[in-house]
Amino acid sequence: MYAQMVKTDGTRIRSLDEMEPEERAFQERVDAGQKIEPKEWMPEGYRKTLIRQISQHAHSEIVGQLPEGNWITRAPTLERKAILLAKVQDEAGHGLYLYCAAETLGISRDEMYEQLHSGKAKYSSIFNYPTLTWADIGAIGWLVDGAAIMNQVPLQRCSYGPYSRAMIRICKEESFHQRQGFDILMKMVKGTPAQKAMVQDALNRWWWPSLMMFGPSDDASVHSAQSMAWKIKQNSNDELRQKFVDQTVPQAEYLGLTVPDPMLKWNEEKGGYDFGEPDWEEFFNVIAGNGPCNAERLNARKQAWDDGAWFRDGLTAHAEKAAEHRAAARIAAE
Ligand code: FAQ
Repeated sequence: MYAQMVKTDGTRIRSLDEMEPEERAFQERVDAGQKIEPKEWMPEGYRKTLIRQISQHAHSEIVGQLPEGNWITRAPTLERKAILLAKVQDEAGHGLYLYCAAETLGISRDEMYEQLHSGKAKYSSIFNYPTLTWADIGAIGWLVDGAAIMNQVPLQRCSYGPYSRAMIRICKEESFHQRQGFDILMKMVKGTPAQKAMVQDALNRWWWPSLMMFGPSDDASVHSAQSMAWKIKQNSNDELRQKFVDQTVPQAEYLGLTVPDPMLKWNEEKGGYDFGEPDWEEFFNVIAGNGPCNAERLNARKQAWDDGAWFRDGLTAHAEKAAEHRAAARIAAE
């Protein structure tokens, strides 16, 4: 159904027959599963949607370094410290691939940062919650990276080449991240009663925000229909949320934990779990900038940008000088 329809404004979707020839040819290529590459013609809306999603994804990766970075100096052993350092560094790498993918669409890195710092661009709601204990670091790996993988594996098949290719490497690394989180929790649940209680407390606090990572429910998702028609998204927000719950509940049981949802129940008929509604008021409040850590996260990013000004200035001065030397050498050679 989606393959035949393209949205034209907030509500209406156009069929192939209603499209101009160029746009129709584009849609047919997408429908046939061909990848779209940077220099090729694309509808302006497709370009804008990709810039929005990829840049917000990139921002999520680098803002996502902050809650875990908070624990690098307090990791309980040298080994855990080295692992966490590597993970947090991976997130910077993910941001880098994604900013590069977005740049191929004609937006500069500086513009994207400006949109993040001014609050115009969003980043994932999940990173506006605090990491209070070491168990939170396990919960982030298990649940947050777990949700990220569930969302990103289908993005490997995204119609835009650079984004889909970036996702392949990112997913491989996320898989290591998820297992390291689960490993932290496995150790802790086999520890003292206090350690096990700490893990349950972390699950209680991270469960609902993790479900919110998949975005609003399908009936409130403004971009899904068009993004699915363009094969940017392969699945709806609710489909992926359901898959995540189905995958994660048995893992919680294996850890001996209770998922904090009284509505959670296996539904034999649908072959999946029924579960409660996330608190959507809280979700919209967090993405509007009013979550527990929004101000802290954004201030940390702005501070990093300001602190790096001398370095950017140095690089620019060096590039200008090098260009002058090259020009002088060219003139001398003529
Ligand atoms: N948080 O119409 P839809 C990670 C916004 S990476 C904030 O459904 P769409 C790795 C949405 O932007 C996590 N805002 O939108 C890691 C839109 O607002 P806009 C990030 C959200 O785009 C792990 C409005 O609501 N992953 O975790 C959220 O079709 C550990 C309406 O929503 C990605 O970005 C949210 N949760 O679907 C790093 C994956 N949900 O833009 C460090 C790529 C929705 O009109 C440590 N992105 N909004 O102002 C996607 O798959 C999609 O963009 C969705 C949203 C599914 C997030």
